[in-house]
Amino acid sequence: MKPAVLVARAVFPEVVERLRHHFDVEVNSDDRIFNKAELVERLHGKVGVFATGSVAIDAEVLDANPQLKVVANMAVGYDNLDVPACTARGVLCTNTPDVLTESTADFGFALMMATARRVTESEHYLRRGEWSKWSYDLFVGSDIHGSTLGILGMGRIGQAIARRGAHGFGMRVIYHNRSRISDAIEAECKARYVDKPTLLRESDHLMIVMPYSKETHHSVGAAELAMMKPTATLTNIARGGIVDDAALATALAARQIAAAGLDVFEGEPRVHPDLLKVSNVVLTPHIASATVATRLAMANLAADNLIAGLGFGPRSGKPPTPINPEVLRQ
Ligand code: 8YV
Repeated sequence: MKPAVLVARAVFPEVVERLRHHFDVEVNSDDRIFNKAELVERLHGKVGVFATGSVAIDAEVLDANPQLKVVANMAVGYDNLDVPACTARGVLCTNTPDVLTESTADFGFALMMATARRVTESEHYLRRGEWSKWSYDLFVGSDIHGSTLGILGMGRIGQAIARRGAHGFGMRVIYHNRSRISDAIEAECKARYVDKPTLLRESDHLMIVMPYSKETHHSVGAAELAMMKPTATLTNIARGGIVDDAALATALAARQIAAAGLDVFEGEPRVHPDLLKVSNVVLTPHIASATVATRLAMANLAADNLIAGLGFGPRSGKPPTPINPEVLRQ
C-alpha cells in the first residue's frame, strides 16, 4: 500500500500525477480553504501534506496528526507554518525558494511603476468615460529612473529588485536588512546599507520584501509613514501585516505619501475597507509569483520536496529545499 498524502489546495494536475506515482493522494479539488477542524480531519492517516500559504500548520494540527512527517509548502514564505513546533515533533518543513525570485522581482517592479505612474488610477478614469482632453498635469506621477529605490528586506528577491533598479533604471539603491549583505553582493546590486530611519527618509520608492513574523508585524506603521517623503511611494509584495494597512490608508487619504502598491494584505483575502476608498493605491490579489512557468516550477519543487522527504524518488532522504534540515539528521 502506498503512503497517503494530502494536497491541501488545488494544483496543476500534472504535479498531482507525479505525486500519485508514489503516494495515495487526496486532493482538495474543490479548492475550498479548510478551517482548522477540516484540515485536522483531512490529515488523518496522511504522512505528508502539500500546502500553500493559506494552509496553517500549528501545534494543534500536528498533535492531532502524529503520523505526519513532511509539510511541503508551495511558497518561499512560511509564516503559515509553526516551524519550531514541527521541528520539536520531527516533522520536516520545506519551501520553494529561488524558482520564484525573478518573476516576483519583475512583478514588484511592475507594481512600483504602476504606482508611481498612476497606471490603474488613470485607466479607471478612462473607463469611467471621464477623459475629455489632454492636460499638462493629467495624472502626473513621479519618475522611476534616476530616483532612490529603498528596499526593506534584502534577501534573494530584494537583491533581484535592486539589480533591476540599479542596472536597468539607473536608480540609487539603498537597503535595510537585519544584517548587511556581503560587499560582493552590495557591489553587484550597487546597493548601500542604511539604517531604517534613513531608508524611510531618503527613499523615493520604498519596496517591502522582508519575511513576516511576530517581530516584523507592523514594521511600517503611522510613525514610519510619517518619516517618508510626501512624494514617495510604498510597494508591499512581501506579506500582509508587515504594513499597518489602516495607518497606510490614513496616510494615503491625507497624501502624507503619494501612493502605494499592494499585492498582500493583513487578513487577506479581506482588504481593509479604507484602502478601497482611496484612489492613490494599486491593489492586486497576491499574484507576484503568478506566471505559468514560475507557479509550475514552485509546484514541482514542492512535489520534489514531498517525494524526497518521504523517502522516495532519486533524491530520497535529501529534499532540495528544507527549512528545518536538522529534522533530517535526527
Ligand atoms: C505564493 C508567496 O503564491 O511564495 C510566497 O511566499 O507569497 C507566493 O509566491 C503564495 O504564498 C501561495 O503559497
